[in-house]
Amino acid sequence: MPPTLPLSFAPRDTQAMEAAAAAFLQSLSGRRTVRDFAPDPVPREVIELIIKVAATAPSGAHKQPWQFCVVADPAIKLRIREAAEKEEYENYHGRMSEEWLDDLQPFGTDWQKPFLTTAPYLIVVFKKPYDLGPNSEKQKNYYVNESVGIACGMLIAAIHRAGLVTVTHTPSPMNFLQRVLGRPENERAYLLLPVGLPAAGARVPAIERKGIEEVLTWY
Ligand code: IYR
Repeated sequence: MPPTLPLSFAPRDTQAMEAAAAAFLQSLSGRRTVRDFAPDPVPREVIELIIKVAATAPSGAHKQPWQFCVVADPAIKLRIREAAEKEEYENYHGRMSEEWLDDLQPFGTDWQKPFLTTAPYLIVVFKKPYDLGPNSEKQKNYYVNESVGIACGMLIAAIHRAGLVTVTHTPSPMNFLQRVLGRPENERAYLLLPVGLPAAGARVPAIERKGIEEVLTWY
């Protein structure tokens, strides 16, 4: 048998369970994707804490196939913005279908990405399809997209709970991030999250979430 530890678990009665679930729902219901950031600084300690939250995510065979890069350096943020906008310009001027552009209308997005230089931090999440062993040999990871996706969901929840805002940005293609940040060959950019405070007077799209009856099926 592999080594085990006793589970540390604090049981809750029904009332406490409901109250905790409802409180978490109320908090996360208030989360909105924000594209207009204030340049105001945010303590590094807070960023480290939210990344610690993401790193608690479950992963295939506990391989933890992620790397979180935090960019605070304005010169690097500018390089990322320039590279992302170059790709996005192409996306908005021919690479995206009419249907896709139509679907993006409610969000008012375009190829310009000022948040990449305004937000105090850019968290660039990399996935690792494999690890590199001591002799640079490839050691396979499992369910990499699922694992990193779960970690990102937890990261987004932690950002919100810390009182900060973000937008899930996926410049496409985003292999330039590996180059700009000098990441090793086994890392692939997965998601870019600008993090900070909203700009004064920031507005968000007038959209609604699906109702529970639409997204939940009981059997
Ligand atoms: N990557 C582009 C386009 C874009 C695509 C989807 I799907 C969105 O939900 C939002 C934007 C951009 O960042 O503008």
